[in-house]
Amino acid sequence: MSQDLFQAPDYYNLDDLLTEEHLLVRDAAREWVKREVSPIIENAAQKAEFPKQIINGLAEIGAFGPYIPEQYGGAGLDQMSYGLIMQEIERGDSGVRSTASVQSSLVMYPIYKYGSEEQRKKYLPKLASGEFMGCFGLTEPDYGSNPGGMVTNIKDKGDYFLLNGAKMWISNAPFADIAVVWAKNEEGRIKGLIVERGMEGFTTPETHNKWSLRASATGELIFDNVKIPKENILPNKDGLGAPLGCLDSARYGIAWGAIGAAMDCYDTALRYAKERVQFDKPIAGYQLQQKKLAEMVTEITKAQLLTWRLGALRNEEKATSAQISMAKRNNVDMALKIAREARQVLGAMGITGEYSIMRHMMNLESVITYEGTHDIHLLITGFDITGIPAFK
Ligand code: TGC
Ligand code: FAD
Repeated sequence: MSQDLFQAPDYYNLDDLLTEEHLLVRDAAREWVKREVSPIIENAAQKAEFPKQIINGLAEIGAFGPYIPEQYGGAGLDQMSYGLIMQEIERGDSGVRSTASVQSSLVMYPIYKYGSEEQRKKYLPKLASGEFMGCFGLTEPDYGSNPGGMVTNIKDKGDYFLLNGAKMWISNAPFADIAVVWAKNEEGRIKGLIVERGMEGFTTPETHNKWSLRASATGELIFDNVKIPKENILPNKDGLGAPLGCLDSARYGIAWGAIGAAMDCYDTALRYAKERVQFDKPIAGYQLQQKKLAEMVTEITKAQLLTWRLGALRNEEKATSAQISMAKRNNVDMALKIAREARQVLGAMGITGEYSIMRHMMNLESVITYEGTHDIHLLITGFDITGIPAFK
């Protein structure tokens, strides 16, 4: 990608609603993305490689466990700061934000929230520093939107549990040191467990040929009679509500992240439209292009307001799962539509790796599917307002 000239849109002066600490955290992440992500990300995506060299930097800006208490190695920040970090990282690339989301919300959060004190001390500091990378295994080949149907299972063998089954579409799987995995016990109750790389019978084949999220490594988790020590079971919560509770945190981060991707597309399109001359004047001077740009900044502003309010509710521990679903659904859809419009503003240049827009657009096709599809989130809102679940 050519030089990163990003300037964030703030049409309604939303920075005024942020504290000094929020601005410091946000600006540190923004500068880091400009310095360390923008110069290398296009190449990593073209080569379909996760850029491991950024792991230390992600840890340094507090992207691994932003809201996990400092005593466990986390950054001890609030939910607004967590969201702002995700926004800035996804401004660079959704795949990089995915890595941070999984590590924070889907690996550190369940260990912190549902784990024993021993598990917290053993894993959280290493995950916060990036010494350990984690992944989260919920989805199975036959159970995506309906994770409650999972068939991966554990059997009690006295001293240990025997784990069998398979998970699919797992971010970070190919290189993760540990996996937080969800499996049914003999009573059919869903339990969380920590599986470590190197355990016999545990393999993580990589998923190739993705057109989307190419700078994020995706893979399977295969369990063939894996012996799981009893101390690796998360003791403090079970049932489907346990993994879904982690998803609340990750979906909240995605709601912010999608704004970052949208801001980058808008900013790129605006700059290009002002510079690109056709029929003797900049294309930004034509009404059709202004309509696109004006609608983009309007939608970004609405999403920023929605998400700021969600952050305030999260800080007060008042945000409902359905409110998070609404923001995830709205913002990812908004970002994807903006990416498509922004690409058109750039004409043929929009399809090249010289600009970030096409990469964002392709990435967002995953983001609109994972962590609950666009349609599943609509059904969650429908259930919330009518009281009638339409999932089945
Ligand atoms: P249902 O009967 O409604 O609920 C089962 C239990 O869970 C509770 N619950 C929640 N708890 C916490 N947070 C939430 N968001 C919750 N939603 C529901 C619920 O109260 C109940 O508790 P209890 O005590 O009564 O048992 O469950 P259902 O089977 O009817 O399904 C509901 C549905 C469709 C909404 C849910 O299954 C769903 O959200 N499906 C989507 C699956 C999904 O999002 N998968 C994501 C996999 S991870 C991923 O994509 C990572 S990508 C990471 C990256 O790279 O960034
Ligand atoms: P399906 O559930 O088969 O859905 C197919 C279509 O049917 C969708 O349009 C869906 O909306 C629709 N549909 C399903 N049920 C209903 C219904 N009741 N009513 C109406 N329409 C319905 N999972 C993890 O566990 N960990 C990860 O780290 C992870 N990372 C991922 C990374 C990538 C790049 C991708 C693409 C996915 C990842 N996932 C991960 C999996 C992701 O969460 C699932 O893909 C997602 O939940 C949807 O499941 P599915 O793909 O099986 O689609």
